[in-house]
Amino acid sequence: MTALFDLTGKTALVTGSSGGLGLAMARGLAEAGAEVILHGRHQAKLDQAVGELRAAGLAADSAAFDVTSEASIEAAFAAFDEAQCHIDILVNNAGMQWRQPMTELALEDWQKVIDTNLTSAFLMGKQAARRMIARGDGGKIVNIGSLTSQVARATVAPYTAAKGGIRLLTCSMAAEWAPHGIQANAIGPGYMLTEMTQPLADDPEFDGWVRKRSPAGRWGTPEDLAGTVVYLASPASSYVNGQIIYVDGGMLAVL
Ligand code: GCO
Repeated sequence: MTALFDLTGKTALVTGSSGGLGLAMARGLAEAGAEVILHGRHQAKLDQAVGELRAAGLAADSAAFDVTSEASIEAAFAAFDEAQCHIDILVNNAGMQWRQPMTELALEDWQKVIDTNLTSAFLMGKQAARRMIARGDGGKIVNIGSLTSQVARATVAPYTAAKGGIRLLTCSMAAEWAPHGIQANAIGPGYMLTEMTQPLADDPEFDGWVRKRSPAGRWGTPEDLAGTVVYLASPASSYVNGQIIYVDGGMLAVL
């Protein structure tokens, strides 16, 4: 590994990382040298994921809290402060899906998706950036968007609105925090095989559409994100700010 991509001595917090894309990204960051803090809501699931990473010789710990609650986030950061744990790299990955036509969609369900996928990134970024700014040695924020940061698909309006929001929230973070040596960028994963997309992959018609529609001819795997998250968390991207990189097998590039 070259020094450009070396994360030795850095601490990375990845929200929503007891499984799926979050855990694969955390593993990638840990393999690049970072100490990772896995995050989720269920301690038992987190313990298992931490165990997996440690068994592979990687430095991992965990924190359970609710990213939709500002009080819960504040308490988590207060505990990091107490333990003298400085977050150098924040990956805002926690998210959820809710598929329903808009004419049927309840405000409550819209709000839950917006809170989980978009407001959480603002609240987490706020706490992380305050501390990065106070310490004065910069930092990295990677927000997880989607193909729906750019284009829509019927039945997932709140997710699409939240992921579109992630794209410009990332620009706002860059605008306000770049002067402090913080780079905020986003990743837009394409159709990746995870628990969240399993219902889509199980539908032969949708599965066929993804394979035909993607120049790569396949679904992505969580591991496909590792290289991009390491790049955006490392000195290799020190003059890259406010960008979104789509990791989608070429899907957005073609009609
Ligand atoms: C779904 C959505 C999402 C996005 C994905 C691709 O129904 O779950 O379509 O999976 O399309 O984030 O970027």
